[in-house]
Amino acid sequence: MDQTLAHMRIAMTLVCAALSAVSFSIANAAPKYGPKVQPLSAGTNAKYFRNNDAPDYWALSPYYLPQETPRGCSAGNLAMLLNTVRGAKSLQSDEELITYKSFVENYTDPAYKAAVSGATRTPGENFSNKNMTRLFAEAAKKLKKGIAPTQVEFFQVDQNNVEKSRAAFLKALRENEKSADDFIFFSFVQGQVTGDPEGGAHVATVAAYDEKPGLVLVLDPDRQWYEPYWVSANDLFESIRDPKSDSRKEAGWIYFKK
Ligand SMILES: [Ca+2]
Repeated sequence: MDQTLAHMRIAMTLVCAALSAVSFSIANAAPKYGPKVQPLSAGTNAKYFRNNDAPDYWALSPYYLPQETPRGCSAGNLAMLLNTVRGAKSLQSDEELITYKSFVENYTDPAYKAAVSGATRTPGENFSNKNMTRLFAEAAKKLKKGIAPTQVEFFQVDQNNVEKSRAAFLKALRENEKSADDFIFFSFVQGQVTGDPEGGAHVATVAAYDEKPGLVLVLDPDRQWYEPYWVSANDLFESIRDPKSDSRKEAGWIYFKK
């Protein structure tokens, strides 16, 4: 691979895995889904939806949006979540659904807007877990009828006690699966689960957790390249806890409760 192109690609994937060109790697193309993930369409875990309510999946999937810029994974993900927490029941006929564009324009701030568009060469803090936590809490309050979240919390992985953090993540997945009043989203190193060596730091949301086989359904906003996929909770945790998943090297997940 041309080194200049390679370096450009690496720079782009520092904040979002998606949308960067792969045309120059077609000669070495590998299966889109590596051994750690199963795409939803494969139906390998379809029985979960027959035997369980999967409340988060049904609440999120109607609003599942793609990122529209290479650095827009968090915006696509947060726009989906914002539509979800607002729901459909209170909407009036003159109210639009929140789109990627309207989320960035109306629910964020100038620094984030510039970072998402690519105008900021070093977006850094804008895409950190801590900033996403703040952004999403403030965006929920900006909704027409405003949602004051009961809890919006960033859970940072303790790199000195990874097993304690792993147990906390698994417990959070279990609790989160009980209702659509709460959601978990996170930064992770996408390539560690999909198998794409060029998949860098990225943002996605937990759509479902099948505790028995230990599988998490991930809604990945990188829809140019991926559909939702199942991945083991442990593999997902490993990709989340990698310090490279966060621009401040503060790895972890975000919990939102209405
Ligand atoms: Ca939930």
